Amino acid sequence: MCTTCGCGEGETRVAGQPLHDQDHPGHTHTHADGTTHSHAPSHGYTPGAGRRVKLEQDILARNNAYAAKNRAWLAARGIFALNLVSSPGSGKTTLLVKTIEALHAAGGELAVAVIEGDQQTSNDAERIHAAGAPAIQINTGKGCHLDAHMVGHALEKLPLDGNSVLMIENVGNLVCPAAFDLGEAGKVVILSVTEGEDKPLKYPDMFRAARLMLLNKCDLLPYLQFDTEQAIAHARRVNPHIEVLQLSATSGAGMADWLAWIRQGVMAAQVRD
Ligand SMILES: Nc1nc2c(ncn2[C@@H]2O[C@H](COP(=O)(O)OP(=O)(O)OP(=O)(O)O)[C@@H](O)[C@H]2O)c(=O)[nH]1
Ligand SMILES: [Mg+2]
Ligand SMILES: [Zn+2]
Ligand SMILES: [Zn+2]
Repeated sequence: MCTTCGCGEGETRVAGQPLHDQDHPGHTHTHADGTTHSHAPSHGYTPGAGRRVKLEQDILARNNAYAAKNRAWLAARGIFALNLVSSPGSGKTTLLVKTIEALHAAGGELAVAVIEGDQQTSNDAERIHAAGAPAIQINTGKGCHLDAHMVGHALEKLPLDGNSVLMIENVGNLVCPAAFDLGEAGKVVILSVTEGEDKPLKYPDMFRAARLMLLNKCDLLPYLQFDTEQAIAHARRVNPHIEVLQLSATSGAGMADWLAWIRQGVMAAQVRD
């Protein structure tokens, strides 16, 4: 259940398989790492306001516990994980495909794997496979965001090299994914220039939660009335520390800076022996 819009989590699938708890909420099960946990029933009644606040706190606390587990698992392997968030269609998958292709062209020294999140279809995971990287699709059904529990199960299925990069493409939604830590090193918010420079002010939680803002589709700037400086100022008003890169996934402009940013993160995350 989403704490923000109240949608259900009931139809989640990881790589086409139903998530174990969806049909029988309340049961206890064991994860691949041997830990056991139970899922409290989350459907079938409408709580009052006080109850709802408590329920939201419980959902986020449970999510944070899974996120901490994912973060420790990733850190032990030196995997630099990014959580890509945006409104639908900002260019997340296009950017991932171009990133994978560029890393392969650079000699493939940096392995990349992808977790794809959408409500329905495995289109995006297929696009990633076609680009030559391993990918697991999570379908959230009615759910509007990925959570750390789903991502933990996707990690069990994904072939991941040590000292590599993991990209998690979240469900296209500028609201709910802001609240859910997946265990990533950082959230990257992608704002395409066709969306308007006011989005950081309208959806401040997301821009506050992000470490980096990518301004995408810059190739379209000559045809639009988009004030780049104002968009950056708006993002910095809600998050003075946010880093900003401008690029075009389709033309390739700015990609070198994005790749350098990723490599820097991978270096920082590396496990040295
Ligand atoms: N002109 C231009 N179009 C782009 C760019 N990046 C992506 N697009 C186009 O934007 C559309 C959406 O791209 P996707 O990569 O599917 O976007 P997404 O964010 O993954 O979409 P969802 O997963 O549905 O949220 C496609 O038609 C892309 O070709 C860009 O840099 N410039
Ligand atoms: Mg996509
Ligand atoms: Zn929601
Ligand atoms: Zn589980």
